Amino acid sequence: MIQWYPGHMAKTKRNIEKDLSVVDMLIEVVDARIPAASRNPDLRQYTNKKCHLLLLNKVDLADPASTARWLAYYRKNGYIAAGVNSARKQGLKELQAAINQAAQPVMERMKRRGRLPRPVRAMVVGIPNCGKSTVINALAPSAAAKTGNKPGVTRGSQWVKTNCGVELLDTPGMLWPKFADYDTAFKLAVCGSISDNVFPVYSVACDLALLLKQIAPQALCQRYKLEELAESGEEMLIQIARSRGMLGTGGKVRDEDAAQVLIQEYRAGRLGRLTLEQPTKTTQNIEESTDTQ
Ligand SMILES: Nc1nc2c(ncn2[C@@H]2O[C@H](COP(=O)(O)OP(=O)(O)OP(=O)(O)O)[C@@H](O)[C@H]2O)c(=O)[nH]1
Ligand SMILES: [Mg+2]
Repeated sequence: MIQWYPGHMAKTKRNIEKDLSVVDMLIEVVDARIPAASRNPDLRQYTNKKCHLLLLNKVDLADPASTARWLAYYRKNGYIAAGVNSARKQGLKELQAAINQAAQPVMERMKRRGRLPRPVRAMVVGIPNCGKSTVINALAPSAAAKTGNKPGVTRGSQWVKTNCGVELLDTPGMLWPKFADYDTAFKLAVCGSISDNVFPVYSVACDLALLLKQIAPQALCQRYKLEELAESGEEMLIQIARSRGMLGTGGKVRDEDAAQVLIQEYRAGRLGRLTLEQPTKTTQNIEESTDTQ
């Protein structure tokens, strides 16, 4: 069991709970490369109570067929789900339609009660670095929310108005106290949601090399000009270091540098559009046991 829960995340959780009463719906942003591992189980208690949209962001970094499979999977499980590349503002029409669909029950209730129409209020939640603030900026007339390529950029909640009939509440990224398994924590580290200072980059890179060897060996061979891939993650990092000429004094292979390169290049999409997990029977079971929607 890996334990990780800095104080500011406990505070974020309290603030989210406080703000729930003033919002109509939640937009749960996840990373399209890890659409299950990047869902915070602690958010389920809120998403089950409120209108909810599950938004797969960074689809430009994920395999398109896998994204289609995940969207179909979540929709089959009763979710309103959409995919976007918010950095390039792609998929925004679909996103707006999905927001309207998710907010419809609240808006209809307001109408029945004779209330005057007003913008939908949506709280944008999710793990650190999944792109919540970038999604908000994509919908806003100007970049109102601070973004950055590391976890923990947004420090406090902030309302942002848009031109599309929605007001969005940006929130700081939130993780949960105990990761059920190493696999989840590892994927969160690979996609940059856990700070590199906390999770040892070298071991994450070893496991990433092993995973990529399974799901996309060609991508590794092509990117690092390797004819065949070694058995272990450690050996693959040595192969990458040699191929890239990463040698220190006395010709020592700098496999630690290769670890950094592999992680950075995967994150930036240089190895191609690679989704790290697929919907399976196991994810199906998790949905059924924890969701009441
Ligand atoms: N390629 C790609 N990058 C994206 C996308 N959306 C966001 N990013 C990048 O991901 C990084 C994190 O984005 P943010 O919007 O700051 O993420 P956040 O979820 O608000 O992060 P915290 O505030 O730290 O919780 C930034 O470098 C963004 O440019 C996307 O759709 N595609
Ligand atoms: Mg942010």
